Amino acid sequence: MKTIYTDTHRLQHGNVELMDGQLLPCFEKPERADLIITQIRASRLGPVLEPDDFGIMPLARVHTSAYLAFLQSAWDAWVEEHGSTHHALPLNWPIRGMRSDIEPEAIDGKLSYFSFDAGTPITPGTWQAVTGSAYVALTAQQCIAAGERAAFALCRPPGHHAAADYYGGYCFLNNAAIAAQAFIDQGAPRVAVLDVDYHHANGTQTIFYARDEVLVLSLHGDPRQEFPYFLGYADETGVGQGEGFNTNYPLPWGTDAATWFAALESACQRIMAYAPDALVISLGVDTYKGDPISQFLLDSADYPRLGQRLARLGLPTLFVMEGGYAVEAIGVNTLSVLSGFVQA
Ligand code: SP5
Ligand code: ZN
Repeated sequence: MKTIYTDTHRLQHGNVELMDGQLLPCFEKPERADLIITQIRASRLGPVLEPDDFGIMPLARVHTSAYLAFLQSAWDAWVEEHGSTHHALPLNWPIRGMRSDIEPEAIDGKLSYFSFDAGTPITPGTWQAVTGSAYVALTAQQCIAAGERAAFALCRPPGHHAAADYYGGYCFLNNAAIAAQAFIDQGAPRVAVLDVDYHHANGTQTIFYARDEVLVLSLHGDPRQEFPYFLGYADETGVGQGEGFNTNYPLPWGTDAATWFAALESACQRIMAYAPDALVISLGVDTYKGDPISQFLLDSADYPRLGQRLARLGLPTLFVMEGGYAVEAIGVNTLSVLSGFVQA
């Protein structure tokens, strides 16, 4: 299996995020991808290739032009207002009864308008890092389109929390959605996106919510207890043409491997019934019991098993990296999923 990777991810290196009432060092840090690529290079998984440049078009198939223009210009606008000493974080958001339909002129207002949390700093290198990450996903998608069984997009920053016109949850461009849309645009009638990250795929769900040609499934911490709190409930099943083509599997804090794999089995049954032309896996390993911000109990031995189960679906499969914050285990656990898939 080929891995697509670029060092450009290091340009996203936020100083702090707001968490538990403190400004803490960012959990989503360059070391994450560095440790994964180190494991892959030391393994026999396959070659590591650089991404191609795809320009703005495939990004604009998923994201609005106003949002892309904002992301591209946000750092410069921030520096003009505040200087470059601190990275850009939003401070307030519109809530019920306030105007959420106006993009303000001031950079602080724009940050609020296009975001949903205070954990996702915009830095000098954010635009370059996030476009590089999307190109990693698109290059891996091209491998599958060219006939390969599977490919690994080692994306960083991650993407699944980003919607058509907002960022948050460490995500700016929805790499998995951009790749899924590329399959559709190249003529695939149906694509499934299965998100096994610990957190709900709120961005991916929202992007494809009214459409039946992309089935979205997400296993995640129950939003009654867990971030992002305001999406990911079981009764979110799609709308209009998309009704029946979104499935959420919210699971409680403390979910162990037995319960988690039972939900995975349900998702796999739904995928088989849908019979997609390609499968995109949003691969987070923050389900690991040692993850510092998550509450599931998967063990390292469970990750090969995940890869094996996905392989049994028998579909062209694109793995897109999402979360995972236990850096001592992130490389091993990620490689285990991919090795399990290849060896199945
Ligand atoms: C891609 C991805 O995995 N994004 C995750 C974003 C999570 N953001 C904050 C979650 C805060 C949950 N509370 C953690 C408490 C730790 N003491
Ligand atoms: Zn996550």
